[in-house]
Amino acid sequence: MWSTRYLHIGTENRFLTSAWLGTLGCALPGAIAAKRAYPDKPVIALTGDGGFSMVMQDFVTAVHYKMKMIVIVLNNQELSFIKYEQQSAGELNYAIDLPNIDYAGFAENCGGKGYHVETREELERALEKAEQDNVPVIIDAYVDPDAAPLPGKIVWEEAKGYLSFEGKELKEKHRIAKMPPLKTIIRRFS
Ligand SMILES: Cc1ncc(C[n+]2csc(CCOP(=O)(O)OP(=O)(O)O)c2C)c(N)n1
Ligand SMILES: [Mg+2]
Repeated sequence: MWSTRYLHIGTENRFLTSAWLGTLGCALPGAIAAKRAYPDKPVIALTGDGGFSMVMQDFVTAVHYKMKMIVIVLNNQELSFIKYEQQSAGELNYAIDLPNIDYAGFAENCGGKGYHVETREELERALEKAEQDNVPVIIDAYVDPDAAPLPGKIVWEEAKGYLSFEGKELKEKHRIAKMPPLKTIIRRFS
């Protein structure tokens, strides 16, 4: 989602994503395939923590075959896209939390290199170092879970759904009991 919106790929580079922008967990295997096809080109994978944790064992393959690449994990400790899908459908959030995994530590334990970054400056420094590394690298990038991947055009149904979610969440948070119908309330005062 973020890469299709913000990356300036140019004409000299190739960009791979899953068909219909849908399938989760394609970044790392995609990067391995890209490196196999173009061993002399630099390869960078960009993935969410949910997508990455579905296929992270494949990093071992990258290490084993000495496939130099940089994997940037956008770590927000949740399935953020699903969180916003649930909200726009008027649902309370459920089953979207992920554990706080040390992906940089995982990279080191596999025989690769890992960098933990929390700021833009740290990210830039890590990228510079990663370019010099001769083993596969994971940059564990902590990102804001409240960055909403809003659609280009918000349709009425989604706006209505979001309003309904806000109402439900407010009731839940403040433990507001179910209100009686308005006419019952009026009768009490008359
Ligand atoms: C194989 C597969 N399973 C499930 C989904 C549904 N799905 C779409 S986005 C998403 C969550 C993505 O989480 P993460 O990779 O952490 O990225 P974030 O939205 O948090 O940036 C899920 C489960 C999917 N698209 N493909
Ligand atoms: Mg995530």
